[in-house]
Amino acid sequence: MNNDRITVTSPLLPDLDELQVMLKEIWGSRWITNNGIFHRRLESALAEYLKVPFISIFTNGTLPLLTALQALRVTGEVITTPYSFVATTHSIWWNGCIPVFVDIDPATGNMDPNKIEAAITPRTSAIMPVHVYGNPCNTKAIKEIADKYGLKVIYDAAHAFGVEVNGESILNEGDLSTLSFHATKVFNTIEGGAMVMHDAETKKQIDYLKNFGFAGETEVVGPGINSKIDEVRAAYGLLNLRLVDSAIEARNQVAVKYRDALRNVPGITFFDDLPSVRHNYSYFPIFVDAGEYGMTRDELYFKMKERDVLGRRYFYPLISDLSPYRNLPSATKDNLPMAHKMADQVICLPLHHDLSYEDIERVLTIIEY
Ligand code: T4K
Repeated sequence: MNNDRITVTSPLLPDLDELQVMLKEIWGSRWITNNGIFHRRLESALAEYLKVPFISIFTNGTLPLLTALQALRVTGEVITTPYSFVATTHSIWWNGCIPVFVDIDPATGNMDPNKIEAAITPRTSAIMPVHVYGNPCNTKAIKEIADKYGLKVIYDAAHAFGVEVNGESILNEGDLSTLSFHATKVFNTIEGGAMVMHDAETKKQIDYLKNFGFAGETEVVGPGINSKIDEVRAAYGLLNLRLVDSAIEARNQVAVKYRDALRNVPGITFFDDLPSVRHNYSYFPIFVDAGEYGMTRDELYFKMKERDVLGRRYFYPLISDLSPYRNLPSATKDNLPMAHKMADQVICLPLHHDLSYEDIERVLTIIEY
């Protein structure tokens, strides 16, 4: 990067000449949306890359969350995490359900399975965990609880593009998983997203739902919505998919440099790679212990900002502290001590494929002071 501002992320962009070739093809076909050729090509390319049996692509990462809850007929209460982007909880609310927050495990930032059972009531019908920062949830423990109580599980996997555990895609866990392909994500289609499912019948149902519920020209099989992605963004996605492995590797290299430098800074902690996990290095959160570090998280955050190093406090404030949700019974601070601690200490450092050695040094110099 040559300009002075170092941002938390920077979009992976396809080669313009290659995009131009695809655009000419789209222009020639005059088919620009509604399940066109590029849409279908991107779906098969993604299914193969992500090692998932079925995938349906969407116009952003919020609509598959909304649609997943609809498709599974989720009602009543949905157990979720307060430590996420607000879209996770909004999707529950937009489905007329009540979000029930449970605390997180500080080892990963994900929902703590040990806290789930106490939050289950006769009205609970689903669990919506998040693989935050791409750290895999304890899917085995969550499945055991869901099976015991007959609950659906929808993973918000917005951060987990390409994440694998023991060579298996994390996206195959739960009843459904959703992805975001927003500009700020490891893989982007500018705006975009997807849902991963286990069988062809569910894919058919989801494909209907994302196209107003239409099953053919005149039949509507359900209360659908419009969340289709267009041909231009599908083409852009096909090109970005060719670049994503090298982008992930470049991010890994940045993470390695951050870890090497920060390991011995008192009061700064971070996540190490987990054994048997293929990480995607979508975020590099650090946690600032003010007492040990000698500066609060916000003091460091604003010091970075003054020097044009724009980290982000993902995820502060907690969703449970935002005005639409703060009066819910599960939103109390006492119920969510670990989530509060993490939200109060976190800064996500700049991390993307295009970060130069000088950029990394600039970030580190401020933190190491
Ligand atoms: N679930 C989870 C767990 C999520 O994290 C998200 C989205 C969703 C669901 C919903 O998926 P989508 O419906 O969004 O597909 C960003 C993103 O807008 C959002 O997609 C993302 N999570 C969230 C964590 O972050 P902001 O408001 O922080 O983004 P913004 O515009 O401040 O951008 C951050 C930085 O990225 C900028 O400082 C510079 C860089 N940037 C951004 C854009 C948009 C660029 O360099 N170019 C760009 O075009 O929300």
